[in-house]
Amino acid sequence: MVDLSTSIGGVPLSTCIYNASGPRTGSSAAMAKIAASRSGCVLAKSATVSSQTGNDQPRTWHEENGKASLNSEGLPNNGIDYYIDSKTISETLGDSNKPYMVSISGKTLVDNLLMLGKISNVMKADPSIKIAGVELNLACPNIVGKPTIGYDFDQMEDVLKQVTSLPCFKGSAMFPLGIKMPPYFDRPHFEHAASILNKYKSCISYVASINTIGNALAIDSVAEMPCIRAKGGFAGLSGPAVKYTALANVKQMRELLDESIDVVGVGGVANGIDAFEMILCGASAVQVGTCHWTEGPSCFDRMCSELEGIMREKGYNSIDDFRGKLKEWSKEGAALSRSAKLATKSIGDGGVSTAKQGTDSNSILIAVLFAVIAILLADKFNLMEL
Ligand code: RRO
Repeated sequence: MVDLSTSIGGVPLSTCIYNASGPRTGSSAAMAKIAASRSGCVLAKSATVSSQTGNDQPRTWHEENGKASLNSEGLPNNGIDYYIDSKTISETLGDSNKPYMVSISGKTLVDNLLMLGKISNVMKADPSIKIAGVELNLACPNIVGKPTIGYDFDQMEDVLKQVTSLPCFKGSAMFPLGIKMPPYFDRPHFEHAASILNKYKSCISYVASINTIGNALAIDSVAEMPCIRAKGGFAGLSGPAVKYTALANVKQMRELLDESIDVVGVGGVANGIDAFEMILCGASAVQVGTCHWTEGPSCFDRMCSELEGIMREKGYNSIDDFRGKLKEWSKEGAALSRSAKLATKSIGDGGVSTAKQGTDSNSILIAVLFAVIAILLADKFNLMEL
């Protein structure tokens, strides 16, 4: 029996695959569809203090082959009060008892402190409110005039220091806190970011790596202009193109973070193999953003059954059987992989040659039939004797 369950920051999830904050998470109607799927959790859209409409359209773009997407949404959302309202939460969850988490992305530190205060007040006032965790987004690349906090280490440290000094994190925290991080590309940056996160390990339950790769640019070569309107076209890159950067970030973060901080892998996950690879790199759970955006919430059901199939084939019963167990490169491993590829290829070639053989024997049969018809006709008209 294959078990996809996991936990992040002590919150149990029935499956290790769930939605990233962003696409299809703005309203309770959209989130209810996630709750009805096999997603292990429902994570709401990043909220600001007040509702806002976001950047001018067009603000999203998908490459034709589905390998890359860009967005410059600019945080359109219904405001924090909506996402922590008991009506929103009950409309989202319905009968489901899966965890519901909120995401915050304040435009200033004061905004983030204010939103965390609102969340704890709501939970104190009504203990039946089901907010299982809060993800603090330090990585939105699309706010005009605002740098990505996770790239400004002094600012990031100040934010974490002040956030974790709030009364809701004193003693035993009121809710688990996750931090959404931008991608890093250089070992000293990974080390610096992880050392800051580790300083606040008593309050940080998980780190979600990665947000989109900021300031990418897609160009409409016919019109000779950017495909996206805001910020001169510079926007967050996502989709399969970012998976390799995301895997590296998950692996580096898992190596550098204190083991009490879980790592959630996000970036370019589109199938069960992608989720499997994230877990091999050390992810305790996997979030899906762009694929959820383009395919809809049925992607969670598909990916869960694909991951179950991979685990069954490999003889793994739970994700702990392979989590963080990426092996070192070896000649034996390469040989194993080569022979697996050859076996797949020869099955494929077998298929092709059977088909080819079939075509050849059909041609022979047709030729024989023509010959028989020709002989019969010749016989009928006494042509044989000429
Ligand atoms: O709303 C956005 O433009 C946005 C956000 Br908050 C984010 O965290 N990441 C992203 O790619 N877009």
